Amino acid sequence: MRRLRVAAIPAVFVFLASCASNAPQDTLKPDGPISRKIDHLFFPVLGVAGVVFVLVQGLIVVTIVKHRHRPGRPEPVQVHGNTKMEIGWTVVPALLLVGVAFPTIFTIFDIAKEPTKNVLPVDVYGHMWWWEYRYPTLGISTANELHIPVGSPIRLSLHTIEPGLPAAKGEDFATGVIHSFWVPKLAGKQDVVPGRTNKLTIRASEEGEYYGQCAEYCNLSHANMRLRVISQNQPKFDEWVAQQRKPIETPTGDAAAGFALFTGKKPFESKGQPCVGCHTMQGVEGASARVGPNLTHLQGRTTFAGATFELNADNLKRWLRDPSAMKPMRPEQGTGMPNLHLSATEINQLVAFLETLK
Ligand code: HEC
Ligand SMILES: [Cu+2]
Repeated sequence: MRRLRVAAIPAVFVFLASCASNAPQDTLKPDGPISRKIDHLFFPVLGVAGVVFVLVQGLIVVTIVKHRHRPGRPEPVQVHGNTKMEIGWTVVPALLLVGVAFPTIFTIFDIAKEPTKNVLPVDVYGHMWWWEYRYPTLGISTANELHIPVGSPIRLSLHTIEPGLPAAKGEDFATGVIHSFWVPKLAGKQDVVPGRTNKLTIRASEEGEYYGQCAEYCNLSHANMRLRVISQNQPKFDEWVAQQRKPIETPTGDAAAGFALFTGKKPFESKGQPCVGCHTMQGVEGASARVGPNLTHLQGRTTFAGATFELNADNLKRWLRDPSAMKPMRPEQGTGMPNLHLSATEINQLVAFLETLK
């Protein structure tokens, strides 16, 4: 009994956790037409499964109680093989499964259909351990926080990038590890598989911020590979796009010193490699590397490093002091940002520069 009670405690907590009212990743509260279709399939199927569960378990309990052993009671009649019953419990479940299969298959094809009107294509790249988004029709790229216009279907092409190699190999995304792109309130999960391009349509019916995360274990910092989808009305989205297209403005003061460090014009005291070796900076010649996120409009994001940390000066300083202390990564194996052993002055100048990246 005691063991049972101890075992029940975690079960109670798990149950209570499912009652959270502010759960941002709740599949049962869909916020778009696609996730709603999945929801509309889930509840009837759950209903059918529930009825079957109660019937079967009920029969078992009734049988156990009714035919339990009692002193003096003879063994009950042993039945083996009853053609009518055998046919019954084969045909009824088969019919139930067919009944469930129809709406399931219909929904699968329905949500996989390529949208035709007002489509915005986005290429999604699953890096270890952050998301890169490239908008081929708009000529912009960003990381972790995906901006979308509300109402429009967004057609995502999902690719993976081999750890450490994207800068060297450009568009070669044939190798890498499996991730899974999942924004529970907007769509189902879709695996991001090396060597092929999977498609997923997401669509938000309201303006807002939606949380998601990588849903396929992808090694060390899988849990820190989160993402956000920010759905905006068309004017706000267009404004965001226009901002993303701009090159950086020439910085002054401390920020200018940080800019020089960033581009490698001024070498680090520690001889660390300059930031442009891994990060894109629009408006800086040759700074188009994709090992790390495009930093041109860093301050246009609210989070960084796989949407894990709030974007502010203190956190950025902490990041530059030792990235792996904040988010476990293995830069020596080509995944993640290395510790560049920067001095306090260098860090202050770099963060002053990063703060100008609107
Ligand atoms: C060897 C490659 C490499 C170098 C050099 C490098 N970084 Fe990074 N950086 C990365 C990678 C990879 C990430 C993504 C880490 C993650 O989120 O998993 C990253 C992430 C970042 C982020 C967070 C961006 C976001 O939106 O999530 C900032 C800010 C940043 N780096 C700044 C710098 C600065 C400043 C320098 C130069 C002092 C620098 N990096 C040098 C590889 C590098
Ligand atoms: Cu992943």
